[in-house]
Order: sequence, then structure tokens, then C-alpha cells
Amino acid sequence: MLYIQEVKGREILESRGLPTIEVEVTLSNGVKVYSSSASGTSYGIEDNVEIRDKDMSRYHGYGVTRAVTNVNKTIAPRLYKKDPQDQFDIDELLADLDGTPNKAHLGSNTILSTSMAVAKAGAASRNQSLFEYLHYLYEKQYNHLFKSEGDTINLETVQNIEPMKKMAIPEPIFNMINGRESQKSKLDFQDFMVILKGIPNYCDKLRYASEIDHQIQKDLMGSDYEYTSLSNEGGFMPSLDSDTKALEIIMQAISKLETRLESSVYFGLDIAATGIYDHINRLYTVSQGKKKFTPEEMVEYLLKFAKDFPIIFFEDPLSADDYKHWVEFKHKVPNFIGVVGDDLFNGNMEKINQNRKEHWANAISIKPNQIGSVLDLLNVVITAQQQKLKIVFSHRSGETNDDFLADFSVAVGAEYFKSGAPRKGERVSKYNRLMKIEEELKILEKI
Ligand code: 2PG
Ligand code: MG
Repeated sequence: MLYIQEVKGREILESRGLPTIEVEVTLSNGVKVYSSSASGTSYGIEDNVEIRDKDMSRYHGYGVTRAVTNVNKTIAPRLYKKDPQDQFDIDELLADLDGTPNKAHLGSNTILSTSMAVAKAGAASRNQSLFEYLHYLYEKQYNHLFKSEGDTINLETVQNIEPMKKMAIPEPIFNMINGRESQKSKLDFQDFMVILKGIPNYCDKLRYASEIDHQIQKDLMGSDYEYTSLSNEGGFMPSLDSDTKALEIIMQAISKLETRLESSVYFGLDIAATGIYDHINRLYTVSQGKKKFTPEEMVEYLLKFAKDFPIIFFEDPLSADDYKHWVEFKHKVPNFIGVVGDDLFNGNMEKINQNRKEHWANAISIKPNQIGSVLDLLNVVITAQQQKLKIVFSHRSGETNDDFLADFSVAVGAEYFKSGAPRKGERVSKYNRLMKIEEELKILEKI
């Protein structure tokens, strides 16, 4: 039987040029696998602690040598000779070694990268693709939560149990234009994204997304709105003066393409509204500070966008603490529209459970580094699926080339997948991985 020979942590750089942790697991047959944690700049208060050195003499305080030491000194000796397929035992051991409710001791970045590397080692030890192996773990945990021995469902709410999802390629959401990241940006919304719902194959979706992205670039270069840089997520950051204009630019680009795509393209917006909310006066600041909207006015403002454009995805339409108006917004939009909680949930289990009663959102953004181990991730996903929340797997602004997110999203049958623009290595590594998985799924379907 293969066992874990060595576990090693190291400091690497993520896409913003800041340090993050990578974990390398070596199996007893010499095979090595690697995994690394992404990092964000979200406005929400993250529950789990991503540990950083705060030593200002290195990387402006962002170093992660403490996390690396946690892997090499605390975790590695405990994983030596363990079966890499004992994922849940290892994840529980990591939780025990941490011993805090918010992963403050080992760090959520340490736990996630170790746990993902162990999952990759587990898949390698079975000669299985990662997504298939993760689906097996998903099934195992689902059965553990809902079924007792002998296939008897042991929950009282038997009639309400949602079935497990099948493996499937999620709907990709491609970032095109970004606002807010630069001081000069006059846009109020954070991400302007396209969703190619009418296209059947993932591989074609990726091609069309790239064509749209390049057409936008061509158009911007020849216009007064020339962009000077790309956002962290890979989107263009042109000097546009309104959010409407950003959507119009994308629409114009689509209309110029040789492939007639108009009827297949929908929009997604990440309003990231917590960042434009004045919590004291309860007002949303829009139009470069010229307008202040009450929450009721903000809801109406967004509804107008939903009327004027084919938008099917609103992420964080309202501030994470403006619960009442989440309910109002969700009530007022047609139910095919995804009302996605990102900063709203921050992967917090209590909040996800509260949503069952409160009905704030109908979809949840899952960012693994906010959650923790593979086991923690599965528990959050299964809990969210039990209340029919659509699952959106999401990248972070600080990404690595690790494509684990793609495999995980397929394994649990997530509805949506958000990895930024169809350009920049760390973004396309995940989109490219989904292409390979699509090929493999087609083969599996035929067997
Ligand atoms: C978001 C993410 C990704 P961050 O708001 O959805 O764009 O941002 O990783 O910075 O929290
Ligand atoms: Mg967001």
C-alpha cells in the first residue's frame, strides 16, 4: 500500500505577487503532488484566519513562513506513513492539531493547501482523475451525513433530503470588465461578466469567451476609453463613466463577432455592494459619489439593470449586513436569476443555515480558502445543496496556477464556475482544466 513519505511546505508567489503557501506531498513510490492556497481582498469579514507573518522586513508583512513552519514541524511528522486515501481522518487530524474554531493556530491557508495536496495524493494513489476521486469523497460524506448503515436514511426530515448531484461541468462565468480596483475607475460595480448559457459545449464556451474578450480589447484600444491595465481578475479596466456603458461595450463587441452569439449570451454582475455601502447612514454610494441611494432605491436601481439587460446572475447585490433588502431583492427578481451571496456568507456554516429561514439568497459563492479542509468544503457544499442553494465555485483575486477548484466544482455538480477573465495564466489554468475534464466525462459517459 502506498503511504505518505514526506510533506513539505514552501512560500511561493500568487498572481498579485504576494506570498502564499504551497504544500508538496511525496508518496512512497516517489510521486509528488502540489497544492497551494489562493488569497482574496474581499470586503467581507473572513471567519477563518489566513496566517501571515506580519514581519515588515519581509514582503511588506505578507510572508507566510509561519504557515510553512506549521506544515514542516507540526503537520508533516503526523502525516508520515499515513494512507493518502484517509482524507477525512487526515482532515480531522488537521482540525485537532489546529484546535481553534477559526483555524487561527495553523491557519486556513495551511490547512487548505495541505488537505488539497493530500486529496491529490489520494487520487494519484488510486490512479484516478482528481474530479472522480473527489466525487467519490463527496458521495462518501453525503452517505455519512444522510444514511446510516444498510442504506436507511436516519434524518427526521426524510422527505426533504436533496439527492446528491452528478458530476457535471459547471456553467462558466467569464469576467470581461472590472470596476473599482483602480482609484481612477468610475464604475460602481466590481465585475461585469458573461455567461454563454445557450452554447452546449464547454469547450466552445471558452472559445467564444476568448473571442468576446479580444473583441472588447480591440474596441477599447481604438476608443476614448482605452484601458491602461488589467484587473487582478484579468478583466479590462477602461475609463468608463457608467456601469451601463460597460455592459453596452460588451454587447457591442458580441454583435461584431462572426459567430452570431447574441441570443446565447447573458450577463453576470458582481456588485460587491458591501464596498459601496455606508453602514452608518445606510446609504449606497453610486455614480462616482454623486448619488446616495437608500437600500430601497438601490434595489430599484438594480432591478432596472435586470430589465434593460439579460442579467441572470447578481453577486452581492446588497451589503453583507443589509439582510432585509436581500430578501426584498430576491423576492422582486424572477427566480431564474441567481442572487448570489459571496461576502454575505463568507463560507460560514451558521449563516448558510440561517439562510434556510431567512431566504436572503438562492446561490452561494464557495471560496475554498475561506472554508478550510476538503472535508470542511464538502460539509459546506452539502449543507448548501440541502437548501437548494446553487453552488458557485469562485477564484480569488490572488490566485495560483493550482486548478483544484475546477475538479472540485465538477465533483460536487456545482452550477456555476467563476475563474475571472479568459486570459492570464492563473485564471485560464482552471478554465483549461475544465476542458480536459469535459473530454474525460464524455469518455466516462460512453463506458
Ligand atoms: C469576489 C472575489 C473574486 P476577492 O469578490 O468575488 O473576484 O474577490 O478574492 O478579492 O474577495
Ligand atoms: Mg464577489
